[in-house]
Amino acid sequence: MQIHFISDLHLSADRPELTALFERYLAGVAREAGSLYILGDLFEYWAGDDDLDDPLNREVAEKLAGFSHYGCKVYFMAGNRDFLLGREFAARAGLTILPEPTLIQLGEQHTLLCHGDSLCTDDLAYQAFRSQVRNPAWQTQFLAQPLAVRKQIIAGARMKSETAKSEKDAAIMDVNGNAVAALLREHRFPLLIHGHTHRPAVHKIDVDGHDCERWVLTDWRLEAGQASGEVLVWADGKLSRQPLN
Ligand code: LP5
Ligand code: MN
Repeated sequence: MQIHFISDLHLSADRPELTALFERYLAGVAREAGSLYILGDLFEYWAGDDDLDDPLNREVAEKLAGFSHYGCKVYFMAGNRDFLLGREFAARAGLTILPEPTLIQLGEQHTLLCHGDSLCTDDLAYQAFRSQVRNPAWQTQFLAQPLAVRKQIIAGARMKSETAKSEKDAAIMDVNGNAVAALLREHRFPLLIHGHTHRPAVHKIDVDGHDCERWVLTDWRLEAGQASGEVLVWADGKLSRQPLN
């Protein structure tokens, strides 16, 4: 049975082509998978599980629920856009929410999964923002506000984030090598799979004399009306990238 990894789809109502691509994937290539790991940023943003009446959110939950009925186990790990996705969505979509990071086995290979944003430790402004919004007390207070107010706040945060990103050096928005090494050391030198940076690559790294690999997933995107994405597939004992369009 194959194991699939995807991340950074950034599904939103204004890019229906991406949702259509995701649905084609679920109805096609994904049927080969026994497990599907969604490593964050499935949605462009998630304002709370009380937004399940939104047509896009409902549709994605229904398609995932239908898909898991074919016997594939679906896992979700929070991204920096959809960390408020909770138990209600999980139940509706038939998926399991994983803590970050999570260690799994790919055959003999210990493999660590994370979204990737926690490794971008040079981006101090982002890490400060992250500490604030990942705080459970902050989240309780945020979720207590009306949905429409939360969406306004998110729109403001997204604008500020875009401005901030345009002023940042590209290098500080990538992972920090020491943070990666520390994580791999802590988990006894596994293979690492993550998304977030939108910089797909396989990095071969030496950590304390151990040969480690860091696989970075591709984001899904819409260019000139054309949706494209990618799934990382573990099959026959190895990983390979399969383009989707
Ligand atoms: O996602 P991406 O790749 O575009 O950018 C990230 C970092 N930005 C973010 C912010 C999100 O994109 C905004 C939407 C989140 C929705 C979550 C819902 C609930 C939370 C509500 C929050 C109030 O994650 C970006 C990184 C980049 O990755 C690369 O790693 O650089 O970080 C920033 O740009 C953060 C800024 O540097 C500092 C914070 C600005 C936002 C402050 C908002 C305060 C509240 C606004 C009220 C109007
Ligand atoms: Mn992300």
